[in-house]
Amino acid sequence: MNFRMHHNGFRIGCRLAFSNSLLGAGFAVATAVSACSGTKTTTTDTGSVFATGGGSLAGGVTGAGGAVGTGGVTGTNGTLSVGGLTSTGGTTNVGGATSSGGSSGSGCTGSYELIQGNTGLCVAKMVSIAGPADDAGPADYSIDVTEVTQGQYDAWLSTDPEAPASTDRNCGWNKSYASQSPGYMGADAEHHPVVNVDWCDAYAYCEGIGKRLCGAIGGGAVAYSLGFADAGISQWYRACTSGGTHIFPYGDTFQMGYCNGNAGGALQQTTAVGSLGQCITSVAGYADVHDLSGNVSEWEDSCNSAGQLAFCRLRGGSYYNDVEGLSCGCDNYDDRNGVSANVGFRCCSL
Ligand SMILES: [Ca+2]
Repeated sequence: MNFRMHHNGFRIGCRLAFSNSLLGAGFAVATAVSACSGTKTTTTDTGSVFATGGGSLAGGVTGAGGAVGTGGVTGTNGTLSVGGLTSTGGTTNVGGATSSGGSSGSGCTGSYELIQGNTGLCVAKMVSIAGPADDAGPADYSIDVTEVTQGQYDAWLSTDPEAPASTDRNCGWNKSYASQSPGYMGADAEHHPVVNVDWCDAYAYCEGIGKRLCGAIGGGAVAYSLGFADAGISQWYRACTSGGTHIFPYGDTFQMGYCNGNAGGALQQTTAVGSLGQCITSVAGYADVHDLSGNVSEWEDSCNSAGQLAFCRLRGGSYYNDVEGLSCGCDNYDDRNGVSANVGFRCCSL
């Protein structure tokens, strides 16, 4: 397996968008446990974590995943938790008989995904977010309700998308969109977020299915120097903070265990998207967006320059981050060509 490991790992650099007092006394911003970034995890690491934790972890995931996977539905069968998703299951086994299994042949079996009409690909569902009232332009937009999954990404890859032109000022260096090493490979892997993709992969995927990598409200990239904590500028941040009103997707107070972060009984691994029922926005107008905090950090269309070594913003923290890193306003980033086992992305609309 040929994959690049980014040599620098994540850079430290979480500036908070809110005063420390809002975090409460328990959250020391500068301590190691609350660092907004960490040493890059490798796929080898995550693999071993899963292997050892497999039994019970998988159980937890699947359990909650019942919700996600529609698994319960398609499944009707314990076996589907793994196979059905890959969906060979659908047709081969139980498929014919159980029927609903048959239709899952596309692998589009999750509660948070659907078959896109124009491409026929399985993609993440979206919700509409109202833009700033004072914005004169087309401020309303939609955002994926989950991170892009391995299954969704692979489906797009199977269409053999063309690599960027060598003259592309940002991504001309990128010759392949393939994830550069496997992410989670256990049960329900198809519904885990795609990881080990660089910014250009993320950008191309969203564009390829007629969406765009989440960026500025009204269109284009978020100016790197401006937008990491402005709900009137960043699509991602606006959704995560419910219009600038919350520090975390679910509220202002950190809740251990709500999202897949590195705290108390942490999975230390990705989980199926949307499988943590409390890791969700709920304010009217911003509701039902999952995993904006944790699971995987998400690329944003916000880079400080052209080329593969530009810094591009990462959002929301991952299973590797603690309190501070899991807040909506954490300012983290990596090189445009960086790949990591805890970095993925989601798409937005204009
Ligand atoms: Ca996330």
